[in-house]
Amino acid sequence: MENIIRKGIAFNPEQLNQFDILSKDKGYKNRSEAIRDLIRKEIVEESSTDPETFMVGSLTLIYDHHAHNVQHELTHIQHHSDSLIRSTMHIHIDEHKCMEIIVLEGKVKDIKRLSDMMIATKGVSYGKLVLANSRVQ
Ligand code: NI
Repeated sequence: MENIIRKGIAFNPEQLNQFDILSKDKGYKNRSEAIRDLIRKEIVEESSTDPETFMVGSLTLIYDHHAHNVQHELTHIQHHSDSLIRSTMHIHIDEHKCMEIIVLEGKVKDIKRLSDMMIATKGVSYGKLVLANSRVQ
């Protein structure tokens, strides 16, 4: 690995034991990688609280395409999204239910505003936004 600094960190033995069990269950090969992932997660979570930070995100929506005007409403919102939308995937789950995965990129405040609008659209039964920061190493 390039550009790695080794540091000693003090742990409570019981906590460290619990952490090792948890990270092994999650499939980590070593403790360092598990700790690095925790740090990345914290940095991403922190940056997502800053409305001006540029991030990428995926919004998952589930809706019944027969319900109200939902499909029309969602399409309308997406056409007025100020180029925040990078890609959209539509999956016909069954005769009624549709799943849409919308990939967004832009300022946190704009991604959240657009996502909230789509999640709040009448007929959407589930909506969740996951933000990621591609700049976190
Ligand atoms: Ni569909």
